[in-house]
Amino acid sequence: MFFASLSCSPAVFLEIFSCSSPSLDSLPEDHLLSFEFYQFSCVWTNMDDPFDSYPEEIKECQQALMNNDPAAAAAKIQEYLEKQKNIPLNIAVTGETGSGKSSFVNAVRGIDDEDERAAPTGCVETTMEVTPYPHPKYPNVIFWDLPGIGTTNFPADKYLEHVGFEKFDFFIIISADRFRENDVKLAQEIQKMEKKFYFVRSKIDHNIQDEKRSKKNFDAEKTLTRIREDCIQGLQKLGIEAPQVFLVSKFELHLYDFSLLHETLERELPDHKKNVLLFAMPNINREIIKKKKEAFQAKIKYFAGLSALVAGVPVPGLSATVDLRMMVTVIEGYLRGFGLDKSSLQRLADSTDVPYEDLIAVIKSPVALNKITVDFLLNLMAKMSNTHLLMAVEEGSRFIPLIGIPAAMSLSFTVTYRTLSFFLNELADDAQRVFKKALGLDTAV
Ligand SMILES: Nc1nc2c(ncn2[C@@H]2O[C@H](COP(=O)(O)OP(=O)(O)O)[C@@H](O)[C@H]2O)c(=O)[nH]1
Ligand SMILES: [Mg+2]
Repeated sequence: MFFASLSCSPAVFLEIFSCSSPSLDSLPEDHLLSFEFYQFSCVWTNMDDPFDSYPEEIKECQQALMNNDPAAAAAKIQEYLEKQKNIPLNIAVTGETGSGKSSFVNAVRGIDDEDERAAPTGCVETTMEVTPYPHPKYPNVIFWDLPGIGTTNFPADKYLEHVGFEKFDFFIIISADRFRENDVKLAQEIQKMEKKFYFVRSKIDHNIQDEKRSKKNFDAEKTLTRIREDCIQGLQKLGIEAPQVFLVSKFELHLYDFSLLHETLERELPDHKKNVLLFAMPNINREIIKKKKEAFQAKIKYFAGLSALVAGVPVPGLSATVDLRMMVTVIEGYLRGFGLDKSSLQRLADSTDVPYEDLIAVIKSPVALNKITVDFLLNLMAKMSNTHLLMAVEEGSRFIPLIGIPAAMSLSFTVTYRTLSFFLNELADDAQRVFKKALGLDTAV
């Protein structure tokens, strides 16, 4: 409580904590900062955190703090953040030859079929190999291009053994027309192994085009509903009780059911894997960009906490050096997650036929498109200082003569928190503008 008062006025503090279950979404940024600092100080001072939102690993750093060892505590937080980056997600993609497996594996990774990292498409499958294709920006997320069960001539149970089913988080079974007996047998076997499967009906763009050409009163929604119903009924006849089928086109992930597929996967994955999937998803709609921003925002308190703990180590200059390096890495992660690096934007330009120059014209943040270095960041922060940083310095320095290190910690927490929030907001807005531009929508955000 004492430390929390360092970063907000008592009135604000009371206002925030008098409500029994505050909704973090509705808190203005300053209040959120105070709230997160309060939680951090609860951990720091070994008080009960009434909202209990820190993961176990971070609570472990309490002991180090109680032993007056902030360096060890900072290392614990760092360890937690590293671990988050390495959570594996293995997605198996299967279906008959020619159904669009390899195309799907490329499209979800945001990779062009011609790219050297692409799974080869359009070729007749002859090998029995199971090929891993890591996500270009998140190599812990791997899409596995499986041979069709028909190619292997194995029964479903042997097939699953052959592909090494244990390692997969879930299976995507693709068909370009109707699902066959093989698909169903495989799904049933997957279920027996207590794994999840999802049916994807590919090449929907073909069907839509064909209908458009052949029907006078063409209705896209009706066509989609009919295809979905046909697939569902076919699967039911073959013995799947309540199948869900997602309609997808490799050329237009933002259309049809791909968003719904992502939402479903996200809902059904264990908590610690939800964000792993989210960041690996291309920006197919505004909601995904918003969710990425929220997930990034939720982590800022850990980085701010880390910088506060480092500030508690009485080595002059250490705190600023560590903070700046850490912030560079975190902001690079924002660029990667929002697809605002050069290669992602170039790919987006190629796939949407919107010129690269038009896409970058709507970007406002100076950190997008640039190689960020510590000096570059320092320069930008110097420019922000009037609005953001001086406020923090003032707030913190008021207490310095009284309590020394805790004030430096509060200050460090606040500066890191504000700086990261500032760049996150800017980059999330840029991502929204780029998305709208790429889809040819009105660009005002
Ligand atoms: N129009 C269209 N063609 C697709 C789609 N998905 C795959 N294809 C094409 O279908 C053919 C077979 O795709 P491929 O990914 O190689 O299938 P795989 O054998 O299951 O790996 C290729 O010529 C792809 O370009 C799609 O969503 N729409
Ligand atoms: Mg293939």
